[in-house]
Formats: sequence, structure tokens, C-alpha cells
Amino acid sequence: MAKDDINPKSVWEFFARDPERADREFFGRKTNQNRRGFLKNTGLATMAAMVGSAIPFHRNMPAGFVPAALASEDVLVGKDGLTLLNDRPVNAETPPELLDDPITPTNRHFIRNNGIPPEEVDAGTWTLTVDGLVENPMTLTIDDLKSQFDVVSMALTLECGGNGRGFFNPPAKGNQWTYGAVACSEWTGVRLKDVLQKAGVKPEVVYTAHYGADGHLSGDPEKMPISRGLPIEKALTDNVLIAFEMNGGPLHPMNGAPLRLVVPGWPASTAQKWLNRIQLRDQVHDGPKMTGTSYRVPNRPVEPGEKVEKEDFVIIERMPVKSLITFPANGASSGLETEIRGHAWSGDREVSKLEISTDFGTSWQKAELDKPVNAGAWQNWRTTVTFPQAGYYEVWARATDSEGAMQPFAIDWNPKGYLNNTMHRVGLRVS
Ligand SMILES: Nc1nc2c(c(=O)[nH]1)N[C@H]1C(S)=C(S)[C@@H](COP(=O)(O)O)O[C@H]1N2
Ligand SMILES: [Mo]
Repeated sequence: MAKDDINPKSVWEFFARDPERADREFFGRKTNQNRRGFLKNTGLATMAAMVGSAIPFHRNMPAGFVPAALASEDVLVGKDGLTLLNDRPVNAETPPELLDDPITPTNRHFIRNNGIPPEEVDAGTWTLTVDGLVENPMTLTIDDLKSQFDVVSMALTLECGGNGRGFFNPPAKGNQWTYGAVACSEWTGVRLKDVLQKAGVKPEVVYTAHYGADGHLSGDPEKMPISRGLPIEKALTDNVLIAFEMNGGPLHPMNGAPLRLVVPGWPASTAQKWLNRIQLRDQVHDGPKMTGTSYRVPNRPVEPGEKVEKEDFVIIERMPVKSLITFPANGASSGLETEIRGHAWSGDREVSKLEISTDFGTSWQKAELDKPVNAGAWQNWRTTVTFPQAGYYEVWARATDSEGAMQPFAIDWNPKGYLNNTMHRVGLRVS
């Protein structure tokens, strides 16, 4: 990397891959025994220019790090108000009150990365290979996808399997998502089904395998951060898309530009970003994050903290019934009367009822609940509540789906902290 083509993104990327080398090459900083690197004049000037100010305590800076202001602002370019959980890899969630729109704008869609996104993507030359157990293996450009298949737009809900993990006790390792690893944007693309059918699905196929262009955190080009798949029956449903647009514009770079899968209602880990290959297999796919205990839960209820044997874990398929209160925000002040609103969803099913309680679950009132705009979209709901007097209240929301499944009050614990669909609670100060 030449010093004169500095831009924050590439600086950040470089530091993310190999901080000590980046320090050395970028700022001419050498790491000594006590791991503190002194910036030389040019390096110091460069860093100061990037953070927009002189750095009085620069001698105290440890080696191999990116100034926090630079890192956090930089990785969330094009996002608005997201909470950064982690910057290597980048993981950011959306506070519930910023998910208030019926359709999630691109700048509010959460980011869940397992690796390092590809640096330079060119939608014009990007290709998707469809191979494995197909009659006609194909390699298609995005223009080929647009010209050879029906282009469709759908609002589709993506939720990380680990959304809500932060509330598990005993805690589970991994990103401590609270509420906001979920979104419902409008995606434009072609149906996975149409592409697979054109390629010709051989009778022995049981599973898909998805591959993307992001790099492993170790920098090892032989390793992939994640490669998951779907049972072929799910892959052939109508609302699994290969998407090249999001909310009528390009995909955000962190949400998989220029091409990704969108798999509504299933753990969003199945929705490969920076998609460049789909392979059909005659066995359950065994890529990274597909095996072991990744995206798996015990095949039976377990005690909190219980040790579960690997062979007792099953792959998560549909996501459970859940809802979110997006207005008012937790901790807000309100008058005696206020509107309450949010969204509800249940993987592969419809939500049939949304109720709210303002008296800690003693009584429940039904909210007005919209039909999904299409299968796979979350459902918007709203209601007005009148509080009997001033004071502190909690609004709780619970959804019930078409099969009668209802959100629980307490977490059904599992070792990896998946599938937390407990009721959302919002505290209000009423005056
Ligand atoms: N190539 C690739 N695809 C990926 C991932 C990834 O790290 N790399 N993360 C997956 C996970 S775990 C989730 S929850 C969703 C998140 O999608 P988003 O970042 O667009 O919100 O992308 C999935 N697809
Ligand atoms: Mo995820």
C-alpha cells in the first residue's frame, strides 16, 4: 500500500488484517519489547490528519491499533445510528426505535460479518457459479441474472440466529446482540429457485452450499469465514432471492454488495453475502459454521448451563415467532395516551395475533396487525394505550403465529445463545 493513496477504509482494512505490519509499513512505527511503537514524524502527521487533530499523547499509544474514532466511524459509513458491537469483524445492530419504518432503510440494516469483506467489488464483472450436482453448471454475471430470469422485489425479514444472545444467563460466547440483529428491507433480485431449475437439479441433491468472497480473519486465503447451505426443499421456495438491489439502490458494501442471498425466516447466516458460488450436494453441507455447534441448538429442552453433547445438536431451520416495539423508545416519556407500534414475524409462518400489556402481563390488549406485504416480510402493528395515571409503566408485546406458537416471557436457554424470542419490554415514564 503506497502512503499517498491513504484513505481511512484501506487503513482500517490493513490494520484489521495485520496490525503490526500495518503499523510498520503505514506509519513507520516499530514495535519494541514493551509493545509500544513510536510514530515517526510522517506517520504521526498521517494519523493526525486522519483523526483530524494532533495527538498529544501519541507516545503512549500501543502498537498496532487504529485510532478508535477512525475505526468506528469508518466501518459504519452509510449506516445511521447503529451500535457497533465489534469492529473485527464488523458487527453492528440497530436500536429498536430506529427500526420503526415499515421497510428497513439500507442505512438501518444491521451488519453481521464473520470475516473481512472483499475490498474491491465490481458489479460489472462479478460472477456467480452454479455447480455441483446440476445438469448444466453455469457461470452468470449480474447482467445475465437480470436478462435470463424474472426480476422480483420483495420485503424480506433477515434475523441473525444469535439475535437476543446478550440476555442469556449463563452467558453464551459470541456477539452480544440485544434486539437489533433483524431487519426487513425490500430486496430486488432473481429467485434462487429459477436459477437452480435452469441449472437442472439432479435427483440426488439434498442440500445447497453457499460461498462468498469475504476473507478469513486470519488472512489465510485457503480458509473461509462462513459457508452455509439450505435443504433443497427450502432453496426451491418462492421467496429465497439472489439479490442485487436493496431498497431500490445498490446493496450496502457491508450487506453483501454486489450480490447476496436473502433467505427470509431462517437464520440469516444462510443468506450468503458477496455470493459467488452455489454448489448442489448429495449430503448436508459441511462448510465453516455449518458443523459442530454453530447455528445449532439441543434437540431437547436443557437446563441453563447444562453441558450438551455435540451429537445432540440439530441445525436451526425456521426462526421462531417474535416481535419488536419500535415506538416509543425504551425509557421515553409519554402522555397519558400514546400510540405503540412495531413489527412481528415468524419464520415460514404468519403472525396471527399481537397483544400488548401495560400492567406487567396481567391483562393484554390486541393490537391492529397488518398482513405481511408478501410472504417473508415482517408484519407491522400498532395500537393506542391509555394509562390510568402518571408513573412508570412497561409495555410488553407478544406475538402468536398461525400455528398457535406464542413468544415466551423467559428464555429457553441453549449453550450458544440462539433463538431468543422472549417478549420485548419497553419502559415508559408517563406524565
Ligand atoms: N459471505 C458472508 N455471508 C454472510 C455472513 C458472512 O460473514 N459472510 N454472515 C451471515 C450472518 S451470520 C448473518 S446474520 C447475515 C447478516 O446479514 P447482514 O450483515 O446483511 O445484516 O449474513 C450472513 N451472510
Ligand atoms: Mo448470523
